[in-house]
Amino acid sequence: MARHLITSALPYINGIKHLGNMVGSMLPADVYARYLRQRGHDVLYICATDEHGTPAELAAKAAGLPVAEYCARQHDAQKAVYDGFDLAFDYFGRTSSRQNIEVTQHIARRLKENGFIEERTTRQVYSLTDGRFLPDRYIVGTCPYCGYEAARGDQCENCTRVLDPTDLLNARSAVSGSTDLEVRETKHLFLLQSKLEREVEAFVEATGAKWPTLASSIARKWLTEGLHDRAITRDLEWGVPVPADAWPDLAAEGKVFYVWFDAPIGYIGATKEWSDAAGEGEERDWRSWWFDVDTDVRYTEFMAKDNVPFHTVMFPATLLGTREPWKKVDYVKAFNWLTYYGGKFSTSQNRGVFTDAALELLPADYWRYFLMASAPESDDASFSWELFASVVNKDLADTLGNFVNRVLSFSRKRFGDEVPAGHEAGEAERRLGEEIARLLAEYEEHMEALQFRKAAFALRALWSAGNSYLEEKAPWLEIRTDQDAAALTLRTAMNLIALYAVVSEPFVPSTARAMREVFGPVDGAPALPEGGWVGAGRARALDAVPAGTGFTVPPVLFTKITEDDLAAFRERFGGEPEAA
Ligand code: B3M
Ligand code: ZN
Repeated sequence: MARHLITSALPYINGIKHLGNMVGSMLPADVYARYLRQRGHDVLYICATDEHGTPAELAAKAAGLPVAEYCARQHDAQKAVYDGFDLAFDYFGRTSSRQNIEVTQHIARRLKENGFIEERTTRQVYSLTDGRFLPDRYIVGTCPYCGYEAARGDQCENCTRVLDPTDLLNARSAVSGSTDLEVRETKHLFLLQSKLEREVEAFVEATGAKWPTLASSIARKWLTEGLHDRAITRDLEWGVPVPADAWPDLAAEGKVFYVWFDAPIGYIGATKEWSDAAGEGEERDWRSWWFDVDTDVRYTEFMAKDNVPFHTVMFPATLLGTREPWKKVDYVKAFNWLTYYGGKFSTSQNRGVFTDAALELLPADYWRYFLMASAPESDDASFSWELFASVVNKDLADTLGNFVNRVLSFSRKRFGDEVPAGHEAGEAERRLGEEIARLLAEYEEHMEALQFRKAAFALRALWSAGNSYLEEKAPWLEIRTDQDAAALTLRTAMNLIALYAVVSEPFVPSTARAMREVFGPVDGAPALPEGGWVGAGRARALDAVPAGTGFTVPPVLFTKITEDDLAAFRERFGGEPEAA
């Protein structure tokens, strides 16, 4: 048994996320957490809404709400969708929590004491028309490197260079479009990443060697380009205030920390929220997950590739600079993009499928399985309604759902409400046992390696093995000549259902529950049988449900997506590939 700390990138507060966000962070983290819990590990899966920064302020303004109110509502709205997706967080917190403010300010003070934060006078763009300093993202102009005309003040989307707003040519306000801008002097705090570069490099060398290439190559690329000192404060109303005891001037001016400074610290803040939310007599100790626990805890982070630099470079630099023993990431699971018909899912252009709309169409398990089986791990993956329908119809409805209903209905019809006994297991069952043992080992190997697509294929192969066995034995023919032969086949198939109920749970939790309930009411999450599934080269699982066990036949587990459904989905969401 090991202790596993799991976090998924914190969804930004402004708006409901799309399926691409889901498959690149929260969903795989949940699948992994469920898998580890089944195996008896001590797991803590923490997530939160990322609530600070300009986009939150502007979205609140657009909604006509005070920003605190806006964030509180959006937090609840996102939480409701994640509950709908069956994401079993241990805690879903908020970066605007009191706890996160405390931790962020603490870390900032330590960085100052150790000489890693410096106050510098900067020249910043002030918009006379808007009456405010403009944060980097709200200045657009022409990139001095590649000439792209819509470069943002923090980064050029075209050549990906990190920019300073004052680098832009023909700068204008993204808020009002005004070019009535001037540069004024103001003070900001800088994180002296250059001083920490060596240490971050050593960290990435040591830990990053075991990360998937996608994560380690991005980290290395950033390190090769050199770590620059970064301004970590902003002129905004909404954010973690700069603490007055440490920087009285800046605090008096109302400066707050930059959202990317407090967001990763939010993992710790949300763990503290979890700790503080402990019920009577319950022990929750956030420190035991984050502080001075280097080798006792294994920490895995899930995120899309654009978040990798912040997690592999900036967050470790922040923690290293405290000179306190904060837990740092052991494994970074990064994802490529899920595209919509080869184009971008776009929140701003409302293209693609959003998580709330997805749940209006079909239950979570349809999406969970499809997304994980198509996870953009080695490359980008493309969503299309056609692909979605074919995976749902073939894998879920035909291979899993139909197997379960066919076996149970047939057995009830011929043998009543209890698992029939029949002959002793024979040659076909021995072969099935070997096949199942092999596939379970494959499934576990991929899950241990966080290779979710491959794990989903192994899971599907386990479901298929049941179908092949059933076809081979054909109990509907056996029953004509040998009742006991048919009974053996059905009993074995029912044992497979019990096995699927556990193995499939990380991917399709509510279907898994329905399968467990076939054999009686269940309580709590499923766990592996004592001693594991496989013993002496054979799946012990095939004997777990003895003859005489009562069972019920559940309603159809998955309904097929019809041509009419498909047409309606395409119509509603805009199916045809954009000429990209
Ligand atoms: N909120 C991801 C995003 O909105 C960002 C992740 C923070 S993780 C600490 O793109
Ligand atoms: Zn450029």
